[in-house]
Amino acid sequence: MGFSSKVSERAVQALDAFAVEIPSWGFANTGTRFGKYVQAAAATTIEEKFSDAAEVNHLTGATPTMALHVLWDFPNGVADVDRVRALERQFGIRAGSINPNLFQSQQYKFGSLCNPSAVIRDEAVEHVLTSIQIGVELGSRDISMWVADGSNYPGTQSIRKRIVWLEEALQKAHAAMQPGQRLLVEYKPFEPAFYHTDIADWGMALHLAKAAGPQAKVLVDLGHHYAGQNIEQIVAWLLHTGMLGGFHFNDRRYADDDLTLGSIDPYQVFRIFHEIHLHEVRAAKGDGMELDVAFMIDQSHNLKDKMEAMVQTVVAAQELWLKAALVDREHLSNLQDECRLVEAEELFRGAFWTDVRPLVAEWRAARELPIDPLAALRECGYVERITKERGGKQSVGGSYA
Ligand code: PSV
Ligand code: MN
Repeated sequence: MGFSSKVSERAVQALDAFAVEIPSWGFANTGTRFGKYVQAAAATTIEEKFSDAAEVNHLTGATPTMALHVLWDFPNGVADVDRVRALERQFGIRAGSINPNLFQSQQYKFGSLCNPSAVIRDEAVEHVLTSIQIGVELGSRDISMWVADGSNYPGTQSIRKRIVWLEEALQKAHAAMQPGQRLLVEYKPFEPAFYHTDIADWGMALHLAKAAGPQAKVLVDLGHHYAGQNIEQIVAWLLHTGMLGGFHFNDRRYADDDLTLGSIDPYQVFRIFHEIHLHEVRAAKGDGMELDVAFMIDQSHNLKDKMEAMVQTVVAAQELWLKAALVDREHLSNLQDECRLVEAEELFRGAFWTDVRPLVAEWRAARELPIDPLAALRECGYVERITKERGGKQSVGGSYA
């Protein structure tokens, strides 16, 4: 099928505007809670993570930044900033969101920001402040806050006290931020805690972000919802209230297990992107709130090859983003107003079922990018090279060590 020049133009605009951040931990060894499967090509150093990220950007042209996890990527805290700056220059990849790690140290067994011990709560806040300082020094805008806190058994913790401790901690973090920085509050309904998690859903995250201050927003991780949850509705509400800070892209079938974006339910990702495109149009007209939504991937694969999985994810994101950009929003809005249900649904579904791959290929050719990034990855020999180079020194290291 040939595309009209109007469609091609819209495609170019949509793809030019699309960038997604990749996670440093996506290149490192990982596993399930039962064990870890080591891949010879996995990155075990920050240099290797930057190198992998640069290769993904080189192939896709859409991933200029890499999210960093403080404990894994800054073992010496702020002292590691110079090294990361040098790597940014060497590989042409900028440091993206900074992720405090409040879940791995032994003292966090009963919680971090919500630990009943004031001493441990203070240590956790200190770690967040260090993360903010790292962000300041690197010029990173976003601090992505995920707390693993919660409890496993009813009656064993005070849910109410822990709300107050969270409010206090996030206020302290907010007070330490520079203008332009943002605190993104992530929620998750369960895991690692299985009775209650302290920030379980978007309502709690929204409250905490508002209590923290104007630079705090909500972070939606697509894997962090119960089955059947209407995520695009949450997105619409967060956009409406100006409180959507960003996404962690992945997919899930049962619990959060870091599946590839859109691998289980691509229509859901399309519906989410549609809400964002709608909002962008309003923002451009000046009657919507300014849109500033960070797109980040949060996946670490233990079965797929890590480089292939990352490239595949970026390609899937671009295709779904473009499909959603092709919805004729004005026509759809008229059909909705006239309650012409079947026509509205068919228009919406029609955009989803459009094969946009030729359009993305056209865009890639115009931008001098490989037309098929996955094939290009296989042909360029990068994975073979790192497998050889890194294989010998592989241990069960890296993230989640
Ligand atoms: C937790 O499941 C999470 O989604 C948080 O964003 C963490 O920072 C990330 O995964 C990596 O473990
Ligand atoms: Mn996440």
